[in-house]
Amino acid sequence: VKIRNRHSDVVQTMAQGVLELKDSHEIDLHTENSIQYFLDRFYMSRIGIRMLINQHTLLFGDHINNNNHHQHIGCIDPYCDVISVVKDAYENARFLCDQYYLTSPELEICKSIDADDEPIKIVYVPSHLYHILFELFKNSMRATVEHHKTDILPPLQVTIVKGKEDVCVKVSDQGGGIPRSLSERMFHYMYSTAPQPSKSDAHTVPLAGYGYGLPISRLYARYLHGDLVLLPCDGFGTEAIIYLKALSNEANELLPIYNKMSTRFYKITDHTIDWRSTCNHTPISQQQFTQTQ
Ligand code: P4A
Repeated sequence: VKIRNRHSDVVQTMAQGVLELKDSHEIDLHTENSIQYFLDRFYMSRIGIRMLINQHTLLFGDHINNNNHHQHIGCIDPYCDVISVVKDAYENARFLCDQYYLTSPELEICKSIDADDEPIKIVYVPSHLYHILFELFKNSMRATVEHHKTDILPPLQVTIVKGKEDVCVKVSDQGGGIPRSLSERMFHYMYSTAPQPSKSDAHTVPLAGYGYGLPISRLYARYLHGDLVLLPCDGFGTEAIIYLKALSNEANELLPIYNKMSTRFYKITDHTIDWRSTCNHTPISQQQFTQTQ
């Protein structure tokens, strides 16, 4: 418990470090890629370590077992009801949205039953799924309210389906979307690090926090061999799809290891030298480099 508490503000501290680096140095593409690679691995390790700590403290702690979670094994729910996590995350994001904008889009559940008309349940860590969905709802709400301003807000739509391999949770909004050139950047630590709201603004809860929501949400999805993708339709809206493994035996832990390949990653300076655009004969890497300057 002490270890967990001691490391509770790691994300904030690392974000502060990225901010200070951005303020003091011109960051080239290679450095940005290395930081992305490092932080993805760093935070993925952290997710794994915290999972172990949580399992240990929940299973061996001396607290009285919480009655609501009687079927849980530590923080794992063998019958995690996806729709109830969706509704929970939506309600809490909506609360923030109402506070901030004085309005919020409705939620429309398009489909949430499997082939046998049963509610979709998976073996999962509900807090991880909640974290991802809460982030997606905040983004969708912000985009929807800011795009439609005082007009009637189109509802957020959620589809939950179970296939042979995957359970897909799709969150669609009509928030105007983003250009495709920006959608990959939404997952970049360097790009999404914004200065923290000042302490004096503490009463106006920001709808989008430190900006690490999406990169870390994608790690939560990938931790158990799932994924998170954004499909923006520029000018219309965005679809976010959470992929989860339908079968628990395929949803084992994915962790980074440190070996020759990982050191090599930092040494390779250009990961796009073997691609170019035909129009101006400039390698893609250099095009991006000149654009960011
Ligand atoms: N359009 N679409 C999205 C955003 C905009 C969007 C957006 C302007 C951009 C930044 C942001 C929040 C929203 C969306 C759903 C998503 C992600 C982005 O899941 O509608 O703050 C970080």
